Amino acid sequence: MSSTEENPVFDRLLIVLSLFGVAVVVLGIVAVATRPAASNEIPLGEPFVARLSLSEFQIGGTLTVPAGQVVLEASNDGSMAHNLVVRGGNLRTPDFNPGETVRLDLGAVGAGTFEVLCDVPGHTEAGMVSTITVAPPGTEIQPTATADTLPDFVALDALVEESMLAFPAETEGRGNQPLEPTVLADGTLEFELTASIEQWEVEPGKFVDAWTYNGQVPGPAIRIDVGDKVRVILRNELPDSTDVHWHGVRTPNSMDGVAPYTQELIAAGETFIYEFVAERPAVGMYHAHHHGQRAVPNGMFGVFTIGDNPIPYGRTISGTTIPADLDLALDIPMVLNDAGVIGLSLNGKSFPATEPYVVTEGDWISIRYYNEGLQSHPMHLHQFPQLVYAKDGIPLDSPYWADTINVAPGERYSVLVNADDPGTWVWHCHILTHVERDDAMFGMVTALIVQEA
Ligand SMILES: [Cu+2]
Repeated sequence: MSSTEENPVFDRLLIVLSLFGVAVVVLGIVAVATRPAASNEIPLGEPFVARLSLSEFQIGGTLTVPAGQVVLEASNDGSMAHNLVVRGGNLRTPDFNPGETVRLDLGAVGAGTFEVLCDVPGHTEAGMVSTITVAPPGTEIQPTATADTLPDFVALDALVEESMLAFPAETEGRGNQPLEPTVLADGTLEFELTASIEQWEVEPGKFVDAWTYNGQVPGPAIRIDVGDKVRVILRNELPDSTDVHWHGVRTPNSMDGVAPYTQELIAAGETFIYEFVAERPAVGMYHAHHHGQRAVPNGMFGVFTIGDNPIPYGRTISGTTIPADLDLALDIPMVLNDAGVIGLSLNGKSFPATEPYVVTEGDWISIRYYNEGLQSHPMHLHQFPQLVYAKDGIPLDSPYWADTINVAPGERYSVLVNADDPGTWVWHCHILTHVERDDAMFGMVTALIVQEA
């Protein structure tokens, strides 16, 4: 839908407004004085205030309002600038910053529905669009608390605690499952990917229409060695055309997956075969390039690894020596996302459905962070410093320790952790609105659970 499209609710609104004006003139104060107001009738001058909360990337809050005078009061509870626009009308706020609240006076609205959205580029597509229902007269609607009313902190504490104790929660589906190739006669490794929209349980009970490879978010993990010849058959069962870009992987230009420059779009129902030789090690990703702003946040991404982790065995970095005979207890791919139908998530799951990682005191683990989202995420692991030993798969001459690793969209960081202290250590993005709401912990949080040796 384009923003210039006519909006029947607002046409009706104008008629309602005109008729209402005539009625007021004709009946004067007699009508007001003689007729007791029904429970939800909002007299002129006392608009219904619907509080909306804008964040990355959703618009929530009071999505049902009564017919009559309505004001939208939008607070920016996110971490970047947003705006509020009524689709199909001229009503909009300017961009406003995190922590700010703005009002948008709709005037009188008639029963029906209309859409509100944020039109900062990419934000509507990422999920910042909601439908507001205007209930017919006679419907009971609870106005939400005003900005100067403190929330019920005791009740919220209970809800937050409940959400935290629900971890780890079981959900259907698991991403990053290793994809086994068929080995062809000449040794070529043949992988099969099918792109399709499938139901995906992001958090307990919340199923979304995810855009997937092989029904998984992240898509299946592909791992090969330097020198391998690879052939990936991509079947497109999406309603949209697609292509696949091998992010951080050296390929011939014709295999780079950017239609229409390097190939034709793979239309819905069609198949395309990617073929190349793995020339260099890679901590890569594969994802849709065409309509990436829609397809990728909605789930079309996976990890693509060539060769082994370039761990700096035996080296001493800032006084800590990495064992020469180090054996990894876990090698964790952690794919970050923050938009589309998947939303704020680690490996396609939102807390409390994120995966806990269980190790034994003294274990070493490697983590590869991949950011397939639209924002940077500073990933903080409690207690244990993380040794950054490769950036975008390229081994660092000077690895460094840090307890918070900021991962921008498209980036990959390979880190090493020595889990030398027992306990349940939370591990999360440190943009706090990416992990907490007033009533829950959610989104980009998991835990490293270190058991006593
Ligand atoms: Cu974040």
